[in-house]
Amino acid sequence: MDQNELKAQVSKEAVKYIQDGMIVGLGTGSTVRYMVDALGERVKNEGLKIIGVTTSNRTTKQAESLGITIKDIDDVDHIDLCIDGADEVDDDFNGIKGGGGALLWEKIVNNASTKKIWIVDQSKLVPRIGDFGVPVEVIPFGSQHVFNTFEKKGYKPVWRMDGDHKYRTDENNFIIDIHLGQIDDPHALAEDLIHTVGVVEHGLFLNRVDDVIVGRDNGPEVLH
Ligand code: ABF
Repeated sequence: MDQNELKAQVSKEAVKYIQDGMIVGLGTGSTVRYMVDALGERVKNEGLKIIGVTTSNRTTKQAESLGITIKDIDDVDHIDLCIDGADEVDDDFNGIKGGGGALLWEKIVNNASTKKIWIVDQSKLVPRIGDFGVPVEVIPFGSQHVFNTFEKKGYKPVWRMDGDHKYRTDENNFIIDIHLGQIDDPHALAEDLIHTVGVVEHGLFLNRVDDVIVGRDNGPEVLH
């Protein structure tokens, strides 16, 4: 199976977890795009009644176009289940997210969710995270100083670009991708990043997932 078939496969498996009446966190990324399509099919064909809370404007647009009811996260008191993608997942369920630029809203929705599921194709599974750069969301004011600090620390920072301009997140912040290679102590790095003045959030998702559904040629594999 090619990567898109694997994404579609895990997406179909994930929507089986969604039950009538649930408040569901809807992630961001190309795999989640398949999942939202599959969810839209269930809403249309089965009359499934759910409320979606999204992690990006683009997921909101897609979900609403499919007739999925969307509410703002501050208009619900909890989220039953969050289904999201990931850029890398290691054997300890440490993940890197944010390749799609939505890490801040993703982590906020993740934090408010009772059950968290990631849907990935098998290329995302790694023995140790870090080869995929860690996205760091920073407010624009003083962001060059944050960049310089990362450079001095040897984090090999790169501005996330959108054409000739710095990429802007849905919160209108910048993203600096840092490249440390395989990370020996993700928790220590997470602590360092979140305590760097000007940093809003980072893409290290540690102890933040319950099940990872992996696309396989012989069928989806659910890792707990
Ligand atoms: C999202 O899923 C992002 O955090 C991450 O970048 C993306 C993975 O994207 P894809 O499914 O397109 O590989 O949650």
